[in-house]
Amino acid sequence: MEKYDHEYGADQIQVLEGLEAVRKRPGMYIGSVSVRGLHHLVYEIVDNAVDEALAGYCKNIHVTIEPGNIICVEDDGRGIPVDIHPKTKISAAETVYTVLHAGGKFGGDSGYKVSGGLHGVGSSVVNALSKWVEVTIQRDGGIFEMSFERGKTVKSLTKIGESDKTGTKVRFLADDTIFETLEYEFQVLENRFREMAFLTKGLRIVIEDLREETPKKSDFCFEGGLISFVEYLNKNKEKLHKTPIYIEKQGEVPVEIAIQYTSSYSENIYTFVNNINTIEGGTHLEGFKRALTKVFNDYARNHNILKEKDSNLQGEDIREGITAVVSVKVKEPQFEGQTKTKLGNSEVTGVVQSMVNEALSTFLEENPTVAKAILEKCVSACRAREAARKARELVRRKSALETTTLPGKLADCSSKVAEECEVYIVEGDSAGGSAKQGRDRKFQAILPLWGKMLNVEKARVDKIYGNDKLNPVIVAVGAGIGADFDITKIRYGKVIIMADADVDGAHIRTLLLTFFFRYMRPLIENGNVYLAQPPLYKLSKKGMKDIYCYTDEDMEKSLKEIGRDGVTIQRYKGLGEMNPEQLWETTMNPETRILVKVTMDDAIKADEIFTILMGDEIAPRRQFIEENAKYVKNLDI
Ligand code: 28F
Repeated sequence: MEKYDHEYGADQIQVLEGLEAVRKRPGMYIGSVSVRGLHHLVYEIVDNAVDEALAGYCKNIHVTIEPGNIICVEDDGRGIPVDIHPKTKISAAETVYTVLHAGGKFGGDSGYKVSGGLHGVGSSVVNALSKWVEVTIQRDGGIFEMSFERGKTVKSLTKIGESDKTGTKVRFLADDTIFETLEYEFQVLENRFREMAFLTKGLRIVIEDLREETPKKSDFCFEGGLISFVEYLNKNKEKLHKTPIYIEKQGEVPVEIAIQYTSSYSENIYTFVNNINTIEGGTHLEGFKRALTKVFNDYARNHNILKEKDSNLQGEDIREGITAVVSVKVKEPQFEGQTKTKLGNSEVTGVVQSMVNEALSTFLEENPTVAKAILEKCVSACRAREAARKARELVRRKSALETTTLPGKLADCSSKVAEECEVYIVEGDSAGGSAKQGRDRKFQAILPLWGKMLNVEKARVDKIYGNDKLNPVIVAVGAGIGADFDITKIRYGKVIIMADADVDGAHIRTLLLTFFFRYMRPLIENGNVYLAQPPLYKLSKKGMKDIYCYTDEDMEKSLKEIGRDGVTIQRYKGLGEMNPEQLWETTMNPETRILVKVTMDDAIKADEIFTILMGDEIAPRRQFIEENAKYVKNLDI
């Protein structure tokens, strides 16, 4: 890239100091410098193009991952303005790329910026954290170009040709001295852009990956918007009504909602504010839930589905099997919560509530068959909840009679400080025995499970309380389940699933993860769930300490180092083959073990996987297993 001498005015020096701050503390602006933060750079640039689409001027966005992890984003909007700012004497485009929060300063009152990544910091931050950035703008009859290195202008905006088209193209290479990795994950970006395309009806987003010999490409454009989104979420589920219910209202706070009920028992409501996934919910979700509860209860009363003597249906009854997407646009969103993904603006509750009240009750009156199908399901959910309450009380009463409330099979630890305690959920009695003997009893508890585990995907909450496999897990974790789950009550900081590295082990692991995902989701979100990684092989050689290998590659590497002569290779078929000392050394000793934290970057993906793996439909399950055969055994949601 050509370098240019550049004279900085007083303002410009200020500017550079601003971007230096971003380079010094990148985490403050993009969350982290891990692969997650890296992806944020792409979102920031694409968000700008989406804003142009929301303003009504851009129809197509093209994202390319080029070889060498260069990102190229192109849109067909109006092009970033190129006129010179009278005060700074710098083009608007260059200002956007070199002044921190320039977008906000320009657009604050005009309300230009509507979408925006989690941190909403924009182009200048991407510029500061990139080795280089190249921007090409077509506008006002010309083609203009500018470029930067590590946030510093190396070429101010220059006209390089004529054009009658309009649009903006940005290419950049993230700075490898800042990010831990530059390897973008196609699937992560693809998911995000699919979501954005759903949220912006009619916008086309194409993503291409040219890094490998066989390029990948996805092309998203949904004329149905949120309706298409809900249909996509429900694609492997049995629907209670054919088309999603759709409600939309423009105004001070635009609201768009799509709802479709399925025969499943889970509740899947995804909420967005300015295209940002509000994982922790907030006031918009609150308004939606309140309206839903009221409208269905009113309808049930008016149509004599609930008799006078019956008590009201509760919110959770009405949300069983629901899939919904709620999308609102808020001018000045306040984000709260642990991960700043909870909408705080209190005025939004009422807006969403009253519009859902009105639109949904009209819909139900006009579509009595749909109303009836949904309410039948709500009523049976209500009965199941009553049965579950009785089951729970039975469990409580029973345990009140016994001296200890904890399950008999649980070998508890002596410490009572939850943060330092761990519980290993172990498959099989023999492995459980070794684990009990091998553990450090101060902080490690062992809960052995055996026999066939309940598939929660096909059971309701009343079956779960009474279940002899799951109940010990619930009582041991100590925080309840479902709507009653209270993360502050957990008895262990780490809940570790320890199962064999074979098909049966994978099965039990998936069943337990499904259970945690459906009934103790905060436990996963909070990072308390782990998978133990028992070794696959032991290499022994005379005069040498045994080497444990956790993967095939691991073993190949070790064999290269120590040579193959005189080495005995033992393949572990199950945890039960290890004696207590070996189990401690390889799988339980915090100093030497490998634990995989179960993370949930993408609840939509996780729901899809569990529906496929554990649900009723067989065809998608077969397809999933064929496509992901090598991943299934190490399923990480
Ligand atoms: C590949 C990434 O960044 N596209 C963009 C525009 C269009 C305008 C704009 C952007 C308003 C005044 C600050 C054009 N004409 N794609 C993009 N397209 N920014 S970013 O305006 C920027 C703010 O200066 C634009 C009229 N109004 C706005």
